[in-house]
Amino acid sequence: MAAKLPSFDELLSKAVETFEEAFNKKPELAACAPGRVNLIGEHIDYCDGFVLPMALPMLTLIVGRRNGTPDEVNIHTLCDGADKPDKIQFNTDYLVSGMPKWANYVKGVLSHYGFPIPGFDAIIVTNVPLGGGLSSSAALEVATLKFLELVTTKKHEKDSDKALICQKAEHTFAECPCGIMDQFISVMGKENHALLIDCQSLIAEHIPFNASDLVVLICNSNVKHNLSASEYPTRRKQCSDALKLMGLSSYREANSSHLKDLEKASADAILIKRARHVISEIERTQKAADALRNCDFERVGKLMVESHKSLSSDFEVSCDELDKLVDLAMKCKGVLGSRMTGGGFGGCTVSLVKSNEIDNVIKQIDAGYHGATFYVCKASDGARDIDLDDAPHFRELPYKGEFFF
Ligand code: GAF
Repeated sequence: MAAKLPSFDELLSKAVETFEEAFNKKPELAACAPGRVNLIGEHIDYCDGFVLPMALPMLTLIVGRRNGTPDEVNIHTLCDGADKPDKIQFNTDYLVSGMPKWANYVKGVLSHYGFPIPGFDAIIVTNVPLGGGLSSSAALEVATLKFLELVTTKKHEKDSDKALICQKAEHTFAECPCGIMDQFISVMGKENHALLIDCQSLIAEHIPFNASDLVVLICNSNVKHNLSASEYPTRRKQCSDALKLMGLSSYREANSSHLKDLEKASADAILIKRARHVISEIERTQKAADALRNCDFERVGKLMVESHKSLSSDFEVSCDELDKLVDLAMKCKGVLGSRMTGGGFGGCTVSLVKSNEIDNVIKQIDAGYHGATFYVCKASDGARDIDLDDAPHFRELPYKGEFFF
């Protein structure tokens, strides 16, 4: 199935229109933040590793205005593609998690923002596929943070602080012990660049990623196995248990001889496999970043395939559907590499594909896997303000073509 998502202009118009209907006023403030796809470096952001994601052209967008109250917040969202908005009202001096679940990401960011927040009204819209492993949660958190910068006129200067606030929101209000990758790339994404994030130092480097003859193909398996929520914390614990057994304080000190020691000590086979994935994936990601710097895309592709094997057999976060999508992709002419991306147990694969073969590749995968959705993307910008008064600027912000089928 070829995905047809609303364009930026459609999204913004819908948000403005819905705001005017709901609040009988024009919105004055607007901000947006993107989803992401991770090229390589999976399940190692919480192990002091390196990750190499890029921001997507799919965005979550918030429009609104201060409402003159000291603390009352009214938010409506059309996030589920519903015709009628889902609505919440709460006060900034009483922020607790609950239902609906989407509101927890927003409340969490408000709670950890660190500056006084006056009352406001807002509409949230998105074209990031929800629950598809493309980081719709981080897009919502980071869009909220960008919107709060406008509402409060106070901002945190460092990008890493912004990402950390959003991560804390997810830990405390959504009870997901995620790493830092998704929030970081949503804040810092840059058009035509991937972002190498050192998750130990939180130093990041934009690496040019703009070959005219290559595209990034995302295939959404459209399955999400229930395991994902419970297995994520389990993987984190297994990684930290293995680290302790190796007598180390960080995976950055670990190498293959530490693995051998684990084997010699007859450690639990599962812990050995988890450690092997983390240690090898940290190395692969650094090699992939080097290859990207040298525009050696064939090499990047090979490392992506190795990453998938390791995630499937050692880290055990893939599933039949993702393995099948990767196998199908790797059989197609013009595919340099393919792997699962994100947390796993469903969601998406990411493939590097020669532009001139993209139609055939989509056709072949579609023929072999029933019910996938395809997105063809280039690396895009991170979170930003939207100037609602500046009409030409408003029109210049669309997805820059080559985006969806
Ligand atoms: C999810 C998490 F939110 C990230 O922090 C990361 O761990 C990823 O899974 C796996 O690489 O997206």
